Amino acid sequence: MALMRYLVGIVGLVGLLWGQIGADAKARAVELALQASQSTAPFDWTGLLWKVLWIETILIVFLSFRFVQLLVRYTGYDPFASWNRDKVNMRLWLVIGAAGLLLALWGTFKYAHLYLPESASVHGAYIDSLRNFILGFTYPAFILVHLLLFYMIWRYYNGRSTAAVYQETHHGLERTALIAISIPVLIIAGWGIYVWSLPVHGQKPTADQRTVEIEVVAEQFQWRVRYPGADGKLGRYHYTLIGGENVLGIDFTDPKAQDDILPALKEIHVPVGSLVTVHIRSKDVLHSFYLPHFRTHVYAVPGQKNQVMFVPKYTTQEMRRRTGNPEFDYELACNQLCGGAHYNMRMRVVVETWEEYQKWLSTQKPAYTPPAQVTEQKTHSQTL
Ligand SMILES: [Cu+2]
Repeated sequence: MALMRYLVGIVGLVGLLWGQIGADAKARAVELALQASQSTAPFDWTGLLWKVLWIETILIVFLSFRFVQLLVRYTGYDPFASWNRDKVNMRLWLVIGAAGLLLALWGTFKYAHLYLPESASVHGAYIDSLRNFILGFTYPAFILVHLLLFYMIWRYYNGRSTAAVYQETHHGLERTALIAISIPVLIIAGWGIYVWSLPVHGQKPTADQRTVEIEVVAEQFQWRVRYPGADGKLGRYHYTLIGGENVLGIDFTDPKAQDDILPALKEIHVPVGSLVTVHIRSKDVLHSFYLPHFRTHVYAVPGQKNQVMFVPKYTTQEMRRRTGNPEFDYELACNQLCGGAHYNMRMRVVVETWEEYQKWLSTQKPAYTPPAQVTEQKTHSQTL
């Protein structure tokens, strides 16, 4: 029975090793396919060797433990009989715990360059300050609680205190703790309700501010964007109208819908400084409309109308200067694993001046073909 478990363990670990190698090879193949136009990079043998070494190390440690266990069980000889196991455990805890804490602290700074750049939307700055406020509490707490944990392990091993002491309810202490904890929690909750309402419904246009309404519809695996025409209003739609060329189910009997624009391009354009309201829906499964640079995120739910609003602060050009990255682009990502080609649901977001936006919009194709033209096209194709 023990041998069986032993074998299962080995088979499992070998499986893990092969799984890892397989996943690496697959990722590498995808990468190579993407770089097909460029010269092919040589296979990373050193990287693979390191991974094999890692897994072998884990395997050796695991098998050593098992070896000692079996040795004790079948021969009665325990090579570690003289060890004080509690002491070893206490020390291991301190070393591994401290290493973990240091690793976490080091990672915070090591990967700081991967944080999002400054918020590119007006409300995003409030979200960032709320986040920093919460981190200001939780980060020191994270460190303190761990230091306390290590101290307790060391202290109780050394027998400073052997049993817990029963204490009568201490009203004063409890009241103080309650108040001390409620104040930051209330601040975070109140501030949070205000801040999180901003991208949903909490922003009104200022007197001289332009407003733009667009519709973004998710489907496996792309986003379709509809812009209002000259009237600035999006027309009605109904899901039963979806079919053929009418991919969004737009109701063209509605005059407001007849000038709507449906660009074929995989890009979203929005004007800087305007209050942009995005109406979001989904044609199939749950997707998620995520604009990380604008701190904007909402689910695209089938059968439900969602909306989100934001004011873009910087044009793409300005953001390129601010981030010092001439290739910077705002990005729309689907933030919900929605199926096999989920990664495809990535779109460039272009923020430009009002004039550039209008100029771009005027070059885009309207969604609606007037009935007269439809008949004309039909007769034309019939005569051919
Ligand atoms: Cu999706």
